[in-house]
Amino acid sequence: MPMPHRTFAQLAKRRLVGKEGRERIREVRALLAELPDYRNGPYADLRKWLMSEIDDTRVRSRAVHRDSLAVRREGAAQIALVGPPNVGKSSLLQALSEIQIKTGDYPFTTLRPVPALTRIGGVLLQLVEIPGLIGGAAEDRGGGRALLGVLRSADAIVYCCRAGGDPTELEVVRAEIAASGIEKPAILAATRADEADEAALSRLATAFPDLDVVPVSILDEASLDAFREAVWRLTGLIRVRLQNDGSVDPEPVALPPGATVTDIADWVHHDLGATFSGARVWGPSGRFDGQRVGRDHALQDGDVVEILR
Ligand SMILES: Nc1nc2c(ncn2[C@@H]2O[C@H](COP(=O)(O)OP(=O)(O)O)[C@@H](O)[C@H]2O)c(=O)[nH]1
Ligand SMILES: [Mg+2]
Repeated sequence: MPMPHRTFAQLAKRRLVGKEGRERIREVRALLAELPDYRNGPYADLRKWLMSEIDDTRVRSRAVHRDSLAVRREGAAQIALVGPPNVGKSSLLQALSEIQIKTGDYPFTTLRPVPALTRIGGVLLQLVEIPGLIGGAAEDRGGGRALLGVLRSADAIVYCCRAGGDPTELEVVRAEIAASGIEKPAILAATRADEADEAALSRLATAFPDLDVVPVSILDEASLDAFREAVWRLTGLIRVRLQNDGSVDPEPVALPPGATVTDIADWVHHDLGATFSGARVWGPSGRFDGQRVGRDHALQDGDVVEILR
């Protein structure tokens, strides 16, 4: 028996995450080979979608050369790492990256935005290192305008400053971002924290009173975990898991705050979103386990939901 088409669609999307170019096309071909060979219905639609993925991937591969700064969004949110050179942005990206970036492909003196996927609480988020923002960037100094353009489309910003470093370096960068009218939820990563003491950290907190300071060192796993948590809170997203025939999907779905049962049904499949009759919930948003709720019930972080057809 072939796997249900919705399961296949979810699996396919997961297998394509983080893949681009030739690698993505190879995966699409493998998926096409596994797809039941029906001429009509949902499997035929899936086939059509996968075929169009091949074309779209080819178009994107060509476009990369024309607009070298563009970063394709992936994952539930896009978070930019911004700060002066040498504070450890690339190292942090590397330490948190789900798919190991080969150092050969990835010079530590980065000139372009570098994306990486990280998994936080089971959800993939995209981190993007923005290198080389300097004083005058808002007036396009150092190619600043294109870099700021990448920042403009991000959901949130992690400012990076060496825990023991001089805050003015980051202040210069922040001024350019403010001058460009970019306002995003933000935190301050006090990087290379293993090299600094408490006094240095409180100097940073004083210099940036409007930002939460999160000390982090790539040499300290516990600090990386705390950093992941801080990044997750920064996105404002909620994690909801689906239950089906009594078993809970281990991989949560990330939804915007205030998302309803209809939003997650829609995420599973548009048809389901249009036709389902209600749901049962377990977790923070329910008054008791397995509570029957309507289409407009608002979900909360940590909920488990069973969609009733
Ligand atoms: N001690 C220590 N050194 C770090 C840490 N993170 C990065 N570094 C070092 O700092 C230097 C600059 O790091 P890099 O990631 O290239 O900084 P970027 O220019 O901001 O991307 C490198 O020599 C790294 O090995 C850290 O957490 N602790
Ligand atoms: Mg770098």
